[in-house]
Amino acid sequence: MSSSQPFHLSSPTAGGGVRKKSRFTYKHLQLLKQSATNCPLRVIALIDYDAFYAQCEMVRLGVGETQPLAVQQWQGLIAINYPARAFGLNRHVTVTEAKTKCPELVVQHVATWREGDDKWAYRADAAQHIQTDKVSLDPYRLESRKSLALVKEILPAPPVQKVEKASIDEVFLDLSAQIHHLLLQRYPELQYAPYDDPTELLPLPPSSALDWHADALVDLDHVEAEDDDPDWDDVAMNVGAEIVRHVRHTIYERLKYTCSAGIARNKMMAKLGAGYKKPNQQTIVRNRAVQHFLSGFKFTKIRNLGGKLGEHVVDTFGTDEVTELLTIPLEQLKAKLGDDTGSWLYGIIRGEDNSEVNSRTQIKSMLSAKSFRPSINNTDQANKWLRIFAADIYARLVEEGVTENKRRPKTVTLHHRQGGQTRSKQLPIPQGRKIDETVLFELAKTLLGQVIVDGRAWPCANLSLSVGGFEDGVSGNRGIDTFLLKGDEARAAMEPPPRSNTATPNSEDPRPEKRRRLNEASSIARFFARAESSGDPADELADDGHDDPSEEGEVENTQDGPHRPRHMDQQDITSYFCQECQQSLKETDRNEHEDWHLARELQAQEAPAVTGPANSRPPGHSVTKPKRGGIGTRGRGPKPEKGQSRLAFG
Ligand code: DCP
Ligand code: CA
Repeated sequence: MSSSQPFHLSSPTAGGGVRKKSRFTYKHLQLLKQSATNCPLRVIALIDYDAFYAQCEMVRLGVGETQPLAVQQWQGLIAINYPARAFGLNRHVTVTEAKTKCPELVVQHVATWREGDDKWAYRADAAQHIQTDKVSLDPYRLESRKSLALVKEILPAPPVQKVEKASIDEVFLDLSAQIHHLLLQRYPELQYAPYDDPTELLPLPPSSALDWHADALVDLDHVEAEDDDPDWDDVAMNVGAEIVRHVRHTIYERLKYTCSAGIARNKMMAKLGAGYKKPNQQTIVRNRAVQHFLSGFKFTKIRNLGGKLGEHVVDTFGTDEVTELLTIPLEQLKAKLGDDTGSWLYGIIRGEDNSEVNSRTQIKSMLSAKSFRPSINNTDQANKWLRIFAADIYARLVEEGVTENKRRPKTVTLHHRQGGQTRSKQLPIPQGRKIDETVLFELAKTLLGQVIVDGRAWPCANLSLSVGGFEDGVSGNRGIDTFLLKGDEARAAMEPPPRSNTATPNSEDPRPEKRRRLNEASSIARFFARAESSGDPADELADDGHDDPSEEGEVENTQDGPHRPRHMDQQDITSYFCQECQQSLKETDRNEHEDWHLARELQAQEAPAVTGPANSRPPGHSVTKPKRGGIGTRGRGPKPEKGQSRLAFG
């Protein structure tokens, strides 16, 4: 594209008339520079790695690009590369079925921690060691970080760069500010903004057709015609496509991973676009194509509408079609769904989503867990696992910059399950003291000691250790001061805070993020009072890995009795009601189901805290849902969420 092309002063409009100016103003251009979420020229991309774990294994093992490969976890397959998908393989087939359908399939089991070992490893016999091994997703986390770092390296530095990790293999980019820069560079005419009137319309862009290379272009809405001259939103999208193509190309060059991408005016549309054509393709949803594109979807496929909210809307209006919902007036949506939800839905089915790409997101907690079948029966056995948890969490803390004092968790929590009852114990991590595996292990043992003192510790069906309450840096706080203290002062500073060694929900909430989310979501909580803590796992297109609904009903608590997390209360013998899913489930499925919730917590730890605007999700429906499967899938409770498959024993 060259800036030497003249601006056309007149061009046909969609209606066949003559248009002399752009629909956009200098003000809009200014908003683009600021990456404003309400800018009509905004360009957002979602990059989603193809068959991510499978690609990680292909690169690690050095297998050829056409070699079918699947990643195994215990008896299930959790990632299947595209050559293997050509044989009809998917996550639902067993390892045996997969090998029958595709005899040349390479099956690689995920890495595991083994009881007694202090490092995860790839083991040929992992699948047979479900009782003594614990899955490690570290290899994929590492690759995920590596590629995120690369994306950040490719793009201009912040604040122009706005990158949000959405899950282990998805990243949102707000390309607006960068595109603004490129537009002004390529079309210097745009630089001459009027002094007095920012609402003045921009000149039209050159009328030459935009080159979309091999990108998948979603068809335009019916009232639009391809031969209409593009306006600046199309040009911006085209520049965005060029940036994303370059990013994807570089990722492939440097890391040998292919990914797909969606490019559109907001996160929701970018997400839908990314899934449109896979693998190794990018799809552009121009503004003029939004309505047409959306009409092809059931609204239950839209982010945040796959779960309870979507079901409720289907029940209320008797349809799951976007096109039918479009005919319902705003007032009626509000009357039936409440003002907030009604307005949100009205906008979302019209492709409106002003949620921000939030680059400040960070991990809020880390959890390491294991289910035991059969249950474990003594402290020695438990301690072996606590040591693994401590090592696992510590390794991740190191990557999070704990050793350089970049970030530091404040609390450590042990969850212990016996039968249907889970108890949690929590301790503050002593400030001003280096956190290492030993510190974490000692704290974990202390917490286990507290569970044992309370009685009913054995047999134990599940143990997990988590750290949370992350704080940025330590400069100015006691942490760093301590290094400068000597003698008694230093010793005093190293003491744990002189309060009870178990936190209560009222003393210190170790999860400020959660509190904020709950507040943000309070409006929907009213509407959604019945399903307030619902974790609907059926949203195929959920992309925000942050709002784990399993956390919403959870009380950070160290006592049994009235403060026990609601969803873990003992229920009757033949069936029980999972408060998180708001579903009655068979008692026989209970363990597996609860494991699944734990697995989701594991996934949540991959996800950053939410600091986006309240409209980044449907009001009060601040949830993350697994991308695939749903409650009752194959009659075995929900399927595991991406990032972790079920922990159950096969
Ligand atoms: N994952 C998992 N269990 C699931 C779903 C996903 O362990 N039920 C893991 C393995 C995937 C990774 O998360 O490789 C990313 O999940 P995606 O849903 O993005 O799936 P893929 O990347 O494997 O495939 P696609 O090419 O469809 O994105
Ligand atoms: Ca993927």
